[in-house]
Amino acid sequence: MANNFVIDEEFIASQNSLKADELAEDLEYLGRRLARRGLDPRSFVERAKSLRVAVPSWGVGTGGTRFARFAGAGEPRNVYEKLDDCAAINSLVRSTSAVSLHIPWDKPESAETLKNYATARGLTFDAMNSNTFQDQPGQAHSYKFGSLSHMDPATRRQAVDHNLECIELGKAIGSKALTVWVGDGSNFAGQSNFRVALENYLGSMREIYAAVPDDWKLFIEHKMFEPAFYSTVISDWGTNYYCARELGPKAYCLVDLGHHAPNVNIEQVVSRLIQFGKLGGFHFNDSKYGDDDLDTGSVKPFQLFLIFNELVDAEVSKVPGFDPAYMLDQSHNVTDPIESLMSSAVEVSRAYVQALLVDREGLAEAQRKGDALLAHSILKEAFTTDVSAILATARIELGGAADPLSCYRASGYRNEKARERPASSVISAGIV
Ligand SMILES: [Mn+2]
Repeated sequence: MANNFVIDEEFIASQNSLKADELAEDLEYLGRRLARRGLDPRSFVERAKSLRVAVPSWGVGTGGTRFARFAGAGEPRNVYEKLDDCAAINSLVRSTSAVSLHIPWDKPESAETLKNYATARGLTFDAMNSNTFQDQPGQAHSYKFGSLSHMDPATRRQAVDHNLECIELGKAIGSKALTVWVGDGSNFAGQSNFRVALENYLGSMREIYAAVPDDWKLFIEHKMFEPAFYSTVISDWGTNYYCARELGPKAYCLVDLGHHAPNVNIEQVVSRLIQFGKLGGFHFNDSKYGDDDLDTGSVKPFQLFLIFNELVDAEVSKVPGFDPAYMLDQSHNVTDPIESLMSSAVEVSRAYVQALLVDREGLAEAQRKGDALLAHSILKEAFTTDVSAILATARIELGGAADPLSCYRASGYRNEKARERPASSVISAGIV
């Protein structure tokens, strides 16, 4: 591909040198603060370097609402250009080397070509995502009234076959998971028989489960509402857990932060799924009202921290089989998607490192003594610690940017892509 602009390492290093003095100062202060608790910032840098969060291919295009989509300049027009943008993100933040594909939006002509293209850019493939919530051209049966839970066996068959196709493609490109989200549900009381719909869904999922390789995971994503507004088949974590347990050990629950009713205690949901051995992973985003798909950590950073507090608690407690997959899933309607995905990846790392700072012995002691305020203060102490210098150091040591946003803007990447990618056609940038 001619004229494929990339943000090269020399440029990143030159930008980093502009911030070197500032960062050294911040790191020294943070080091002194942590030393009071006998903590070494170095160990947190190493932990920050180990964290990975996957980027969704559909996230690099501008999203939209059911009212409008305001396209940005230089948007990727195909899966290869999406991978270029994902590579740009990873070159700056260095924690997003895996990309999650959506089929058929990202269906390649050749799996081998796609895999080679990703490998050349230091990218791998995260979970495959199937799509049975919209009809594709030439499709024999419509999903208007459902897919895996449809009343018509032929429609269910078609939806199952699509998922099997996703697994086959995933095997060819090195993916190790399939995420299934269905929009199945109803819009009127009486439209659907709740029990029949769930039975149909489980019957379909048993077939998909049987095709999932032994070293893969099958993620079930629940969502309270939308596109169905009266009832949804996989509406909540309880239904999700039941299905994952019914299907077997390869099936896990996936928690999308936006897919719960407002004010639901998501950190407790996370804890329950950890305890039951069924936490598969996350779709990170943020929300104010519903499934808003706002940028991760932009509205409720304390909630994100509290979720990571549960995750770190499981990690240090060495809960058997605990190995959740992290991914961003958000819609960028008014920002440059690359900027949003970078800052969201940083927020995930921030929440993780802050959660690592929690004095767990002190917390357990406060809990034993019933000292609610001290317990809370211990969490707040960690949450209010500015760990930016640790995160920046981790990025730099991996070859990334001290300040991803300013480096990205200084690089002129978006303008270059606007030139390289004229004729911006409509791309599929959905929200799942
Ligand atoms: Mn999602």
